Amino acid sequence: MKLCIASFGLFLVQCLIGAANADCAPVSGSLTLKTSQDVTTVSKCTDFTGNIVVAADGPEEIALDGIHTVTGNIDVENVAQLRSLSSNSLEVVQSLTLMNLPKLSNLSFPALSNFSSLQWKNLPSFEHCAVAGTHNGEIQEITVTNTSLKSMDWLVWPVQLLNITENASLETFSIPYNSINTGSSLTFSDNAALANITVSQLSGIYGGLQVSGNNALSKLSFEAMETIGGYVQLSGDFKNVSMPALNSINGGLNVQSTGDITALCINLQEKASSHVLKGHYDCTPNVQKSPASPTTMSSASTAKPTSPTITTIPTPSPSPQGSGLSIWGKVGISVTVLVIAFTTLALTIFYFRRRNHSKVQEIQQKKIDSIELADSDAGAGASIPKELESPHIRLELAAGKIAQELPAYVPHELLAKHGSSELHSPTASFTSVRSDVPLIRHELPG
Ligand SMILES: *[C@@H]1O[C@H](CO)[C@@H](O)[C@H](O)[C@H]1NC(C)=O
Ligand SMILES: *[C@@H]1O[C@H](CO)[C@@H](O)[C@H](O)[C@H]1NC(C)=O
Ligand SMILES: *[C@@H]1O[C@H](CO)[C@@H](O)[C@H](O)[C@H]1NC(C)=O
Ligand SMILES: *[C@@H]1O[C@H](CO)[C@@H](O)[C@H](O)[C@H]1NC(C)=O
Ligand SMILES: *[C@@H]1O[C@H](CO)[C@@H](O)[C@H](O)[C@H]1NC(C)=O
Ligand SMILES: *[C@@H]1O[C@H](CO)[C@@H](O)[C@H](O)[C@H]1NC(C)=O
Ligand SMILES: CC(=O)N[C@H]1CO[C@H](CO)[C@@H](O)[C@@H]1O
Repeated sequence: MKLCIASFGLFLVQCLIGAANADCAPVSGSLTLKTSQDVTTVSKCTDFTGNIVVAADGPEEIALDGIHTVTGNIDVENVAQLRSLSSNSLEVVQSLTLMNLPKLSNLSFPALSNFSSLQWKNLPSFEHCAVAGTHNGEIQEITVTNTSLKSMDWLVWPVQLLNITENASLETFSIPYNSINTGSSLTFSDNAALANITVSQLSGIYGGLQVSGNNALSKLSFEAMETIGGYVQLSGDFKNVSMPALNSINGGLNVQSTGDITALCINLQEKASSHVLKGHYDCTPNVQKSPASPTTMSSASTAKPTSPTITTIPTPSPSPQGSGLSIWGKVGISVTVLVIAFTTLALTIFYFRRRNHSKVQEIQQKKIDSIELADSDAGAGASIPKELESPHIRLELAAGKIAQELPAYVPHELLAKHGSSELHSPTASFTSVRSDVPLIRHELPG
């Protein structure tokens, strides 16, 4: 260091290189790249111990050629000018996070084969990507949201959590794999152009598969799928979903479509009634589109259930996971809700009658004799004195009107739950009980 301070020229260069070597394991645990020079310097490290982040005003291009291992994460967020990020040598990194990079279009990591997570979000210019096609061990998470990626052929498997959401340019995706393992979960949602997800190799799903809101996706052919040991939720505008080999459901299967998938529902029903298929499933064709939130399962279940074409085919055996109650459980809940609703209604009517009655008594104390007629007989209203028109009495009538709405509202809600086919409908029923009861209580004047 003394030499460093005392000398210039060549010595200074050597000193910088020395400093660069020291930077291969920054004390703070993290190195921030601000300039191209920082990039060149860090690239001299074969192994970097720590995390690498990029400053918001960082360079347009970052080529980390030379680094083989980053023990921590590479985290690039909100870098306005960054266009290209690459490394021809990087093999190992914990996670590679790319977020809010409006200009990033080129990502190239052809040697990267050991990582646990990729989280890429809000990369509107990001169309092409190269990541090594092989991987040692299971990847924990890959999330790709709001990018312009056209293809994900580079994706390496297996992945525990895969989440492909809001990528308007993605047209096809293939799951090159015969099993989705326990603890794994794959999500494909709101990819506007995604017209083809190839699932034909899947024979067993022991984790989760969720496909929703991909408006161009009209067909899913689970040619080889025999077993669902986890949870499969499919919703969208499907015209043909086929599962010809399915014979066992230990978790849950929920399929609903705004299109006509009656053929699937009937096929499942036939297999269930001939005991070829065991387990719990819900299948709903021709769900009406709900513009409010078409992708959520709960909104689909509250979508107007009055359509006569909805077919609910729950199998009578209870679900082992408690994922959904059996049909009898649902009936039980429905009956409970009915009883609660009518009890509440009766109490409400009783309450208002009592209350009106006591009000009448109060008014009678003020020596107005004809008011009781008004309470029991609307026809007598003509002869009612002014006092009836006081705001106080009108408030009473308004409250009574709410009580009248109850019979129309509650059974309607019940029909929605009863007639729908939704994995979470028992929960939804409880929710509706909870939200109904406070509503009624709220109307009761304290
Ligand atoms: C992407 O970056 C790599 C490495 O820097 C380069 O070889 C390639 O030509 C770039 N591709 C595009 C489309 O810019
Ligand atoms: C997609 O990313 C861009 C760029 O960050 C952002 O402006 C836009 O709001 C994002 N879109 C969504 C739907 O999140
Ligand atoms: C991946 O990299 C980590 C960190 O260097 C290492 O401990 C692990 O053994 C590597 N895994 C494989 C399968 O090479
Ligand atoms: C998938 O990613 C989107 C956007 O980042 C997020 O909103 C959603 O919760 C994620 N879904 C799962 C199942 O992780
Ligand atoms: C979907 O993709 C697979 C594999 O790329 C292909 O074989 C199949 O023909 C495609 N289907 C449609 C309907 O485009
Ligand atoms: C649905 O797709 C399956 C498998 O691709 C096919 O065998 C069947 O004929 C299709 N059904 C209809 C109604 O298009
Ligand atoms: C960058 C890009 O195209 N983002 C789109 C990803 O997909 C969602 C929905 O499909 C769009 O809203 C984004 O604009």
